[in-house]
Amino acid sequence: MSTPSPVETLSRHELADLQLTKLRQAVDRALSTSHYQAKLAGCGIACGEDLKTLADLRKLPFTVKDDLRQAFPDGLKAVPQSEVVRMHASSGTTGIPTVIYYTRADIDRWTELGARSAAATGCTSADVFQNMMSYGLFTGGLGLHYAAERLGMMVIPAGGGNTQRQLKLMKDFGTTVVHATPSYLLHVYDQLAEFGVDRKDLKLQRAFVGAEPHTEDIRCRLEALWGIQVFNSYGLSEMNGPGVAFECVHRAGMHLWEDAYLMEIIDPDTGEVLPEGAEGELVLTILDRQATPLLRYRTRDLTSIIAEPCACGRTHRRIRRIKGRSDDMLIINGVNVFPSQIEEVVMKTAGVGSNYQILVKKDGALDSLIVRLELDAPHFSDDMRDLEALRSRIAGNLMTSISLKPKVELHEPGFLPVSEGKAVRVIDERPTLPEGPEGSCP
Ligand code: DLL
Repeated sequence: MSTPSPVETLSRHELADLQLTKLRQAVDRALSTSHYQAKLAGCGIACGEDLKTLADLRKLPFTVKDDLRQAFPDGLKAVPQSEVVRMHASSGTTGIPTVIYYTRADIDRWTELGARSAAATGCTSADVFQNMMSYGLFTGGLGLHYAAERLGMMVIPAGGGNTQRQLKLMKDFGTTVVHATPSYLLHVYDQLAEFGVDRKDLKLQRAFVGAEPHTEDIRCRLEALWGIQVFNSYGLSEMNGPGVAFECVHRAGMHLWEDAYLMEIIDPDTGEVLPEGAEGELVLTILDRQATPLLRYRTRDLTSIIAEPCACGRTHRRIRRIKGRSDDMLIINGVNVFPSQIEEVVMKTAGVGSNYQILVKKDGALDSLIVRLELDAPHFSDDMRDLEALRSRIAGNLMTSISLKPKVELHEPGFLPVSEGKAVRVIDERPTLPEGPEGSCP
């Protein structure tokens, strides 16, 4: 059983004092960027000390993904370049990504939060941690890599995909914990027989799953199939990455590390702050990050706060499983995709008509993305080789833009339905599974 660290059991009063001190510093850091100087000019906050209580947070304007896009690449950088040691990036709504910079201290802080998260699940230095999340600009790989090392676990930096090798690594090195998207972990289970691996030969005990929405039913299924404990992990690249909120051994909602993040729940339509317990959009302020401060960032994720104390003794409040998003972002096998990114690529392609459709469905445990396009009449050639070349060029361009290779279908003009009202571009056929209450697995 894991013992919480002292900061995780501060009284709510002590935590609030710590948060106010850090919030003031965060505002001062933000004010060193041209972006926040302009944004905060109109709200009567000239420095951090102007915030008298935590409630004054509400005087600050929200930050949205588009602000990061407009600040690209350096408009939100609050330290000299010489102090930046890393960057990560995530999808923007169009071709411009959202970029986050980190100083050495920022990486250390993120590492600490991830290590605390892993410890809260009961992991120790005796564990072998196989990281099945992609390494790279995505924060899932590197994010928990250093955290797991900090806890003293042996890390197998497997990265995403290559299921046969994943299984071999699990068997050869006695993996006890994996970190994966829930859909990929289901897929790995489906492949056990195919690759001749017997579950009994694996030492797996736990899995950290996140980066995409999933229901309690998926957790229960994973727990039953693998015979392990599955912990929900929430994070987003704008708030470092994984390690924002994590389930403890009780697996009943995710403790959001309130010494590092301030959380609010707002009505996504009006922006009004909602009372504790109400469901709405999560808004986060990162308290410590030096290189890219972000105040009141609208995550677009829908959840609610669980304020009741947790049996683990941690005083940091929990958030419920993410219910969905208040925007149109799709998450396909853990990769974030905005329909507008696809539209941008499609519309730039000569010969492609203006009607298109994005279809997302399940292919076994994994998601599959199909982009259906109509060609303009003169381009609808009978020559299969021409069509194939065009198809693969579009698929390649989409891959460059969204980091996923969709199946591209080319159709004759008039093939796709024309809607009379608002065009229905996205058809998401992934089943929505019935939702049991949090922590309801047998
Ligand atoms: O997905 C960071 C991460 C990596 C979290 C590994 C957990 C594990 P982004 O690519 O920026 O960062 O995507 C962030 O993914 O706003 C949510 O919509 C969704 N998301 C992340 N974790 C969960 C989760 C990483 N546990 C976006 N449940 C977020 C539901 C999740 N959705």
